[in-house]
Amino acid sequence: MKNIQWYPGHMAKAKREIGEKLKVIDIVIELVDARAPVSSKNPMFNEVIKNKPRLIVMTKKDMADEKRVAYYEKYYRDQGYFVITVNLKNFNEYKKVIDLCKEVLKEKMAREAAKGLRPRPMRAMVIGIPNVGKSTFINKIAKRKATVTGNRPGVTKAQQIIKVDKDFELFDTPGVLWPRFDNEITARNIAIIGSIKLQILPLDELFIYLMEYLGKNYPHLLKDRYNLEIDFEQDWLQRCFEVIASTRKIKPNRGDVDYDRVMELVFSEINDGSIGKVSFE
Ligand SMILES: Nc1nc2c(ncn2[C@@H]2O[C@H](COP(=O)(O)OP(=O)(O)OP(=O)(O)O)[C@@H](O)[C@H]2O)c(=O)[nH]1
Ligand SMILES: [Mg+2]
Repeated sequence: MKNIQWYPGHMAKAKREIGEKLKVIDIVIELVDARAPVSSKNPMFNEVIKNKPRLIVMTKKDMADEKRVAYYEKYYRDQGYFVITVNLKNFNEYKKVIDLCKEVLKEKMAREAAKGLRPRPMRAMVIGIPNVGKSTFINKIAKRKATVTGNRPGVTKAQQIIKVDKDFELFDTPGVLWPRFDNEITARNIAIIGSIKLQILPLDELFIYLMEYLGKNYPHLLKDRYNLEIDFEQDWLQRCFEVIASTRKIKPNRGDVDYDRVMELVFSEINDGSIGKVSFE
């Protein structure tokens, strides 16, 4: 995992364009994945955003471990961020988001009005690493399909302005990673939550890590979903493959367990929530 890199040209460009657009932005809404709220927060944004007001929205609450979510809400609040945790599949908090933005910007807007400037919409820029739900978030707030979404990283490729109403505009931006992951755990977490293109990942290495992690931290979820109990004795990994293939009826490939299909199944079930609520940090 050490040498994983995924920083294609459109991300470098997107980062540059975020910096350029910032002048006209009132507030930055930074989305992180509630299952890995630290790993999924791009450290590079700090250089770009500097001192714009910043709201953290932790997404995918429905798939995250509630205790860990509560811990990280406090963790970020203690650092001075405004924090809201949401499930975008069933998003009822959009009014909360808009109200919070208005509240944060109240003074700035009042100052402009006092100077006699024409009333104008608040402008919020939505940023984050790939696949954390930026476009979904914007569509929910705008109450229409204004921008394209998809359960894979790198769907949005260019900035787009979405007018919510006369008082509020949102900027959608492409997911941005950073050129090198110094921390191997960060790289693994980002990979598992679906923010790195699958095709460039060492799936078997990632699978071993995931199984170890789930076996140690969420054994009941493995039991419920796959009837799998990991004992970490010799050959435990082979047994994982066999048991998952058998409970989920994955046909053998030339007489052997179809390892690739088992891994693909588990990765997709981690990210569609069927395994249950799992946090990675
Ligand atoms: N279960 C669940 N799924 C979510 C949530 N938020 C987003 N998703 C899903 O995550 C996937 C990615 O959403 P997008 O809105 O395309 O993500 P993005 O951040 O715009 O991604 P890029 O454009 O690739 O950077 C989609 O399949 C969404 O349905 C959530 O709160 N819960
Ligand atoms: Mg997008």
